[in-house]
Amino acid sequence: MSLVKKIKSRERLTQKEAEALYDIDLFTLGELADEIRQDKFGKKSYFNINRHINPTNVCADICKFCAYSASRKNPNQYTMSHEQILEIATNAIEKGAKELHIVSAHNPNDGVEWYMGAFRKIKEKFPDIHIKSMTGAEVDFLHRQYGLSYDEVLDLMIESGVDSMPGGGAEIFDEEVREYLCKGKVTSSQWLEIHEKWHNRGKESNATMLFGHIESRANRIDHMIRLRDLQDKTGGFNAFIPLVYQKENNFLKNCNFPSGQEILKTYAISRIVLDNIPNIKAYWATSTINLALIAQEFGANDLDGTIQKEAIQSAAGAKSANGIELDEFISLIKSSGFTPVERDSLYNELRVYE
Ligand code: V47
Repeated sequence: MSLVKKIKSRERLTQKEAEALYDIDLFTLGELADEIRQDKFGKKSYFNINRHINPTNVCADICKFCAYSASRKNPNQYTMSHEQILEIATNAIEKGAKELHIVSAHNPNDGVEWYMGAFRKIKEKFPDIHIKSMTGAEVDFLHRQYGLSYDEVLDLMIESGVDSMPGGGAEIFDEEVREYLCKGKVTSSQWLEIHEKWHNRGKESNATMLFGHIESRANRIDHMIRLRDLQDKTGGFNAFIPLVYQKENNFLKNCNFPSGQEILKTYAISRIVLDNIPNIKAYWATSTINLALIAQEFGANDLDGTIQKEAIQSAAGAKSANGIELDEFISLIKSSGFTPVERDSLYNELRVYE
């Protein structure tokens, strides 16, 4: 059976078949991905009103792609107090944020309580806010630094008020590329193990893939298939988020920066290959808002959110430092021909903007 027929009859693709998708022309691939997207979501495009908070940039790990960490290049170290984090959370919630997306560097100085206490403080004041926090890499860091098991860290997160885990730290699973990019950080199998344990607690999470640096197309497909395999077991992933590598202020040189076509193909392929992960997120902070809007026609059904402030990708050149205004976001989605739908963090619909 031809590859196109196989996709149209929704058959699962192998690694080699999925690699071959990159050889299909962009528009055919886009149509195939769009058919699957439209079956599931029609013209609806999802977003949430969220606030990213990055409480510290002090990091014990060294990832070549990172421009945010203060370990080497960035002389401006900072670590927020719980009071500062709570003040930001309060402002964001007063402005309508329904999710706090909290991601920290791997700070070896302030203990587990600095991480967990912040969640408790926020939840004491705002019991209904959704806290999406603690990447698989942060969980592994607390395990390595403080001798806690993964189970203990995950249980502490739940006790302290974390509702779901973001998809960060996955980077690219291929062991050789990973060793070059971020040696010493959470390994691929550990990242997957942590998410499996989280899902087994009845909790949901996301999964990212950092692409457009030194990885091959085959590495991207391998990454997707490892996620698909875990999703078959647990069903706990909500969204897959291909993060386009930003190249400024870091130590990763000689990269093959992807063209717009390559980025769109990667979104479309992830929609086709990841037949068991419901949402494909075009995270506009790394793709640019313009390409994210086009990605809606190439399989993506989610655009993340208003963000408000963002420090990780913007440190490496992305134009996301100050987020995007809600009215503008809604009007951009509408004028691109889609129906904006505000969702909560677990993809329940809150408001449809007809
Ligand atoms: O894991 C670091 C990435 C991630 C760069 O779950 C970079 O909804 C591009 O996980 N260029 C953290 N990316 C962000 C993250 C995330 C973002 C949006 C939504 C969700 C979600 C999760 O940021 C890290 C790393 O892969 N990152 N440096 C860079 N130069």
